[in-house]
Amino acid sequence: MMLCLLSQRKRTFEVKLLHIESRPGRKQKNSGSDLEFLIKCEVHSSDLEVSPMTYYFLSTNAVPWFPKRIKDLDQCNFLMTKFDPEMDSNHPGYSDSEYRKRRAYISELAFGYKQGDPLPYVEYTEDEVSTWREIYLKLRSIYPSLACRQFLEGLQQLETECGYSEERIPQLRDISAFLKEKTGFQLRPVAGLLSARDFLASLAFRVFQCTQYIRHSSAPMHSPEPDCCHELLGHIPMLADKEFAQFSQEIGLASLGASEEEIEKLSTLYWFTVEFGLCKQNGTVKAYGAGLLSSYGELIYALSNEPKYKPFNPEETAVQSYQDQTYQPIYYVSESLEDAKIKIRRYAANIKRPFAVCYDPFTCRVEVLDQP
Ligand code: HBI
Ligand code: NLE
Ligand code: FE
Repeated sequence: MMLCLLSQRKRTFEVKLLHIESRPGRKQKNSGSDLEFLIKCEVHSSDLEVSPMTYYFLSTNAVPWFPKRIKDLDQCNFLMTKFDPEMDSNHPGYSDSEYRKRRAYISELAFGYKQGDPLPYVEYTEDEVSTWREIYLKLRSIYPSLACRQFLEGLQQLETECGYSEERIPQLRDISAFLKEKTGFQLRPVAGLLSARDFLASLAFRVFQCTQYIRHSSAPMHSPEPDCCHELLGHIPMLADKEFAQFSQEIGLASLGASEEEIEKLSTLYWFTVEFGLCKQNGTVKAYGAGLLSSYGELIYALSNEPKYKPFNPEETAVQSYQDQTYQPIYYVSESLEDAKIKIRRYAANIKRPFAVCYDPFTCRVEVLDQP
């Protein structure tokens, strides 16, 4: 019998299944007695990251592995194949071999990165800078009337203290140093869209995974996949806000060891708040979601009278279906950013896990406290 495994670099491997065995699960605290599976298989690959013989031990009720030390984030690198210019024929860069070559080069920088390494420096080409310039200038002109206060303050600081401007694409290195001083957040390079579990886990350590490539020049005003414009313009200004940084870390901590269902709900909540959230400020609706703040097209659309608005409420929002190809048909509006934070905190506190986690900022470790 042959199985297919997807590697973190999106290459498929053939796996020969040598042995499979099921048995009643060892009863763990607060969990049922589902079956456990012991699988033994042989992996054939020239990729040295995969050992030739691997044993996989899976249990249907075990707590999924999660990072405990910041260094463990080196293992949180499961990439999704969605939106990849190599695989998705709808990607605007699919038939542009030069763009694909550039993406492959920048991906390699992220693949080779280990926690603690200096962040890769990318020498951007003139074409890339001109895409950035176009996006920066257009967005900058509408931010004052459409973006929330916290975002505008963060962006202002980035412009005066971190070299943000239409002239050049800021480097992750400089932004990471800036953020570390402001809110303790640091950056880490990533090659593309990460699994929700890995992406959220890094937030628990105040680490934000950032793509470093730029979108294709033919579609500057909206991209379904994250790129450096999305990270640097959408997310970073918000992460310079202390309250928002705290809120982001709490979502991350709530995700550690959570079940697949809970991760799905938490990432949907993340989607409708951190990515596409709206909030009221001085009686007007403003954007605080990064997916809006990095897309000229969607930012204007979201604050027009076309889409549907609903009041933010975590229980309902967490199960709202969404699509990630184009503009959202529905946005959730919270009474204030503070209100969104309090509600998500309350929601996260109710997620059932047979343990509690506590982050130690001195050691950058997550302590796991078993609950009786
Ligand atoms: N991966 N690289 C990257 N950037 C994101 O913004 C991102 C991600 N993976 C998942 C994700 N965002 C969220 O939309 C939630 O699914 C957590
Ligand atoms: N749609 C956003 C943009 O164009 O910048 C990116 C969203 C990533 C989730
Ligand atoms: Fe994002």
